[in-house]
Amino acid sequence: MTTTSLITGITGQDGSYLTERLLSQGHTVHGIVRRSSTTARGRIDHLYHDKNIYNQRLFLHYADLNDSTTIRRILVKTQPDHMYHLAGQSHVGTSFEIPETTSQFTAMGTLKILEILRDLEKQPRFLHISSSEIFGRPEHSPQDESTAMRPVTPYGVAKTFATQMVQLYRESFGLFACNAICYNHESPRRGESFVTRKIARAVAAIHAGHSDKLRLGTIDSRRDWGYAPEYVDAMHRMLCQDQPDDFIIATGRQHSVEDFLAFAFDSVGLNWKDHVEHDAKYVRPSEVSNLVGNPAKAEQQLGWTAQTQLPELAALMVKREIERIT
Ligand code: GDR
Repeated sequence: MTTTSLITGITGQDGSYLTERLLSQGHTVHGIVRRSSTTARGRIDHLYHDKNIYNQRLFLHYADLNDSTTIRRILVKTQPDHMYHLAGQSHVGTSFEIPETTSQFTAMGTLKILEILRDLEKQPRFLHISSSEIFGRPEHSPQDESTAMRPVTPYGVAKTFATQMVQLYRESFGLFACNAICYNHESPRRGESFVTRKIARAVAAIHAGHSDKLRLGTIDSRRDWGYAPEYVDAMHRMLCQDQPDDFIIATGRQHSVEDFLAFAFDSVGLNWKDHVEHDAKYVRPSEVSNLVGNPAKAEQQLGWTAQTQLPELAALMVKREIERIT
């Protein structure tokens, strides 16, 4: 059965992979794009300029997450079967500098959508992209769907609010609403300020002789890193279940930033220790610790497992950056 989906954050890393995936399976996709003088559409430009796709099976609508009236109008007009809510202020470090904006988009933005859905006659199945940041400094590892939320960053607090609201609207108002509790997921389309893409770009620049140093904050931080195109597949599977539910989407393996550095530099025969310098500017006032997900439920119920391992992911991201340079 083909479906019509509405995606907030369609121009982001996950939004672009999800759109490609849905279109390749014959589905119709509507995306919400924030209006600005320079609309950033880079990751879906190839689809936007394809006459057989744009305005045929892919449609873009302009709205801000705060603009409830416009979001409601888009929902009424497009009548989606599925809605993927991926938009928000997604940089954890930045959330310490702009906590109000982060809460406005990530927390209130989600609640506003839930309120609109509650009133609709035809309610789409709804997926909210939640985050491992909700667990903060968890009591146990790996974390699963029943682990207590103990966020330690403004971003984590905002995501916790949104995640719990999704659960509340599911339980109290019967919405088909799910949380994809995603651990870090990366790709060559990752934003440039996230650590894996920053490292991959630096390795390519150093390899090409354009630069020699890379400045980073805390490199003993540990994360559970997967490959983004695989994560959007899990999101789609979640909305195709009989019942709405929350799922941990993770690899189940933990590595440090230092491990990623070694994999990335090794892939072009360089030693990271010759090039990396510490810069206190990138150290956060507070960090999550010991995050690693237990993806057993996703494996059993969605038939989903992460495939790409970190050494492979680091190498493919570096390779893509070298291609971009040349
Ligand atoms: P994260 O990803 O905060 O886990 O959130 P990020 O790549 O920003 O940081 C990972 C770790 O690297 C350390 N670090 C640096 N980080 C950045 N960005 N820049 C640096 O120079 C640097 N040096 C060291 C950080 O301190 C941190 O420990 C991501 C986002 O995608 C969220 O939206 C998502 O919810 C979570 O993953 C799961």
